Amino acid sequence: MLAVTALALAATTWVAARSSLARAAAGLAAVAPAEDEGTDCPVPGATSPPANSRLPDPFRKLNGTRISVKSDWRCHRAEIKHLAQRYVYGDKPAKPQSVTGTVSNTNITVNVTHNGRSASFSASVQLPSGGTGPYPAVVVLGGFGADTATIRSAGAAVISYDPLAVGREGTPRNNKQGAFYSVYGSSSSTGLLVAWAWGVSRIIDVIEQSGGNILRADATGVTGCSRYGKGAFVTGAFDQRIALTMPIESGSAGSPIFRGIPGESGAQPLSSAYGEQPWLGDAFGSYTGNPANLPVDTHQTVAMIAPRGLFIMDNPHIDWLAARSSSVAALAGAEVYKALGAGDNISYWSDVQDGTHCASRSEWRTPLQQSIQKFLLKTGSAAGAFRISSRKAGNLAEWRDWQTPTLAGGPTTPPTTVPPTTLPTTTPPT
Ligand code: MCU
Repeated sequence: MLAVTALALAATTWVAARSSLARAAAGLAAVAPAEDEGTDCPVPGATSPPANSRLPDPFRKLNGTRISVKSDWRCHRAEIKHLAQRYVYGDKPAKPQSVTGTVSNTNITVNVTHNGRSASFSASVQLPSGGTGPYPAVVVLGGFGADTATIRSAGAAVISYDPLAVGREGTPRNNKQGAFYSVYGSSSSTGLLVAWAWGVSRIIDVIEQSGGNILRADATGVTGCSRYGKGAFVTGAFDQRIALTMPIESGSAGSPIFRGIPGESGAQPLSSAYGEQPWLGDAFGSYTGNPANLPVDTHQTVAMIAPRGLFIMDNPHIDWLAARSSSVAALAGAEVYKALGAGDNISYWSDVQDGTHCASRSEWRTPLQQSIQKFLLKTGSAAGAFRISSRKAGNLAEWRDWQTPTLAGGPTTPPTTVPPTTLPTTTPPT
């Protein structure tokens, strides 16, 4: 789509790096990455990978070559994002022209205007049970299935967000409703999951603009169960500011690989997940019967979250939830985390006793608390864990024909604070 010369790209990157250094030197709080990290990256237009019954190679670029250094990941992720929007979820527009709102100890309000169209919504806030502010926060989509008591006792605030105010369920695809569609049009081909994700991004915008004495904008997590697990997963993938993503029992259209669903006994069929609600983008309708034709799969949605914190929780007792296909997405996505040197930042857990959907589960309390400490409070260092139930254990070897490369180079994300002495004094390259 964009033909950007190497020189212009280098200059853009340099300017971005220079401004973040300048902000760090100016003593501002940790520099949060941008929602849409990688908008400066060139993404070739018409090229799409060929049909493949196995999972697309998450390291292969649209031009056919594989990435070889960690710093390639940033722009490769922009390619994956492009495919994921185009074939699966629909487009997530960039930050609207105006986002305003308020943050209090009990509430967040959001007002958005773009091209003369406005919408508003709000979310409630519950501060943590201990500690001192400003606090990290976990956005909880929907009102069930997330262990809000553990989140709050671990030291994070809970932001209770009703996704249905932003993308309503029960509407036909050509007449979608809610705050997102008030702004972008009721015939937008973007599905509800991205609409919900857009709403969370606007909440983070308001937190960023609020002055930061109640909530921290650089320590946001997201979670939700079932359809809101699908939403939490997509929200984390489409906003690079989110430090911790925790989908619970998300099922078809959530973390499970699309390619695995037709062969997973009892799993919610793709046609059902596409038809039950407009969760996925309209374009996915061409692939419900032939997911092998999709140029992407959900292991690459997992990879869009890398190297940030990700804790996927599944229930292997209900076939409809497709936990086997979800375990494959986690295992394949974990290969990207490993290649980026961040293998400890992804956890997967389906080894649970209680078969009830969205139950409160003692097994997840400790890993939930550890994830909040590590990625939001930044006080912990627990290793990632894979606890896959033998009831629904996927086999990655069956699903891939690629191997994981050794990527050269340092970390993929810049350090959040940079000592002022490293501020460059030279002029940008021309
Ligand atoms: C697992 O998420 C969904 C599922 O996809 C639907 O088929 C079912 O109707 O609802 C689940 C859910 O959201 O339950 C609360």
